[in-house]
Amino acid sequence: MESIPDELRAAVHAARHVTVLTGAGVSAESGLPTFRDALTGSWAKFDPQELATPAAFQRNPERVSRWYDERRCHCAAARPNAAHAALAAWQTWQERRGARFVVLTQNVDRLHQLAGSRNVIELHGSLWVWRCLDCNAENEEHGPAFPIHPPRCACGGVRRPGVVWFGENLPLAALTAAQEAVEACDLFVSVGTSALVEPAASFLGEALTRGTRTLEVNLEPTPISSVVDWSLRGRAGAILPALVASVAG
Ligand code: BV8
Ligand code: ZN
Repeated sequence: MESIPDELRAAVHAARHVTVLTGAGVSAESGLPTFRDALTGSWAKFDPQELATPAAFQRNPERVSRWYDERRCHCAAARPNAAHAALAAWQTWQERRGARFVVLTQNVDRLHQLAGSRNVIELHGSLWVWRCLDCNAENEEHGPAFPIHPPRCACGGVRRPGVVWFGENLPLAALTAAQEAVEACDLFVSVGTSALVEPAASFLGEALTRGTRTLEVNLEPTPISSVVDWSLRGRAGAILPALVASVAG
């Protein structure tokens, strides 16, 4: 694993407001496939963007509902990993010294919250929430796989996953809170994301234009690897705990 540069350690220690953008790579070590690897087995013949769109649900609600329900049930068996725990510990350390720490997640698995992170901003919704197309009722579903697909609402309406599909706007409250967290931070951290999906991918550019210090932790190089101040290559579950321990003890 890459060592932690002293200058980065100093920047983490000095940061009064840290904003972290996480992607599927943070949950990979909890056994959840990343979005680009999400389609295995019977789903291998599909492109995620063919399934994660309103048109896909319109075309084949049963297929799309099954895919999301399978992912929901897979998530139910998953536990936060050392990367999630390190981010929760980093937040506690920041808040104990009167500084701020905000997690913006593209993930829909809620493992950050399970690990103890507070005030997590869910940019792309959650697998646990299902919304009625007729009456808009939203319910969290933590039970076994749905008996029918797509599931029905008490009002008889069809229910869809409470996630943000490609071509759909992000929830305004989440987007507004995320923009504020990006503008206010003095250290922006991108972890486990291919940095391709908009508008989340643009947060880094926003931070750079403000002269904010920027760190990337990712298994592979991404389009931002060459523009951030520090780009640490490796597993989030190894690098984040080492970084937090080296600063917060
Ligand atoms: C929107 C929920 C307005 C569903 C998801 C420019 C501006 C605005 C929009 C666009 C634009 N250009 C294109 C668009 C449209 C589109 C978009 O961005 N397309 C991309 C493909 C170019 N954006 C949208 O549609 C967004 N809406 O902008 O509204 C609008 C409206 C109409 C028309 C135009 C604009 C909505 C985007 C949200 C889509 N929903 N998720 C679901 O989960 O099924 S996105 C989904 O894919 C995930 O949530 C995730 O965010 C994304 C995948 O990204 P990652 O999380 O990064 O995962 P990935 O697998 O890609 O990468 C994982 C990384 O981890 C890898 O780099 C890997 O190396 C690394 N890794 C792996 N293991 C580890 C690791 N790193 C560290 N440790 C490890 N152990
Ligand atoms: Zn309903």
